[in-house]
Amino acid sequence: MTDYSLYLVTGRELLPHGQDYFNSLEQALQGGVTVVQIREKNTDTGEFLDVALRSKAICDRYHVPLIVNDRVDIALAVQAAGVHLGQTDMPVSIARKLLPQGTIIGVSCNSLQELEQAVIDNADYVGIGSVWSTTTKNLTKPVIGVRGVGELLQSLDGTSIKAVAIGGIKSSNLLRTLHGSVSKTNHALDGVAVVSELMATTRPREVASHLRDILSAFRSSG
Ligand code: TZP
Ligand code: MG
Repeated sequence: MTDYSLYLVTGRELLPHGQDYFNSLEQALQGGVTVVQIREKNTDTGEFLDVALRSKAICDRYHVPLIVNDRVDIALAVQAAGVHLGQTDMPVSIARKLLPQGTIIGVSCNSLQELEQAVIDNADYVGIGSVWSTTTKNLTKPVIGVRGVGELLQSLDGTSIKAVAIGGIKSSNLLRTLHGSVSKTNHALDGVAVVSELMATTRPREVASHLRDILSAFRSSG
């Protein structure tokens, strides 16, 4: 069973000047990141493959699954644990046919309709966002807000699909994000995904560990 609690989505362009990506990744893992998605938006295939291979080797040492954003071919090439698909990427059903059995498939969702489709497609998890506003991604769809996330989570009642929220999640709003997004039927997030909070820092280990502490506090309070 995959632990989605603290889901790091990489963003090498956000690293502070002089900060090494692989060192940041390793520190974030030491701090308690439970799943890593490698996300490369402006990288050619050769470099993406190289970064993915090296990231996979690091994640393997921490027994943390590596998920590849967008690219089923790169997920296959590096024997990644999974792939993360956006609404305009390869359909889940086709990715499922291409990837080995048991590969994790996640989908980005912003609306009830997208969520219902992800359930029909038998995705393993959904990334719901953006929950807050963010400058990390050029948002083309409305910001959902925590109450909106709660309403969307309710539609997953009775399904086994996992859900993480993404977008603007920081140490400073994590507890509010977790509490505020619990649905009326008590459906809570399985985890939270962060980019800049763990990438745009010289202390990813400490930040990850702090985020884990907040997640634990939330879980022991409910
Ligand atoms: N998808 C929705 S928002 C987002 C992605 C990839 C970016 C989130 O980045 P940050 O820095 O955690 O706000
Ligand atoms: Mg995509």
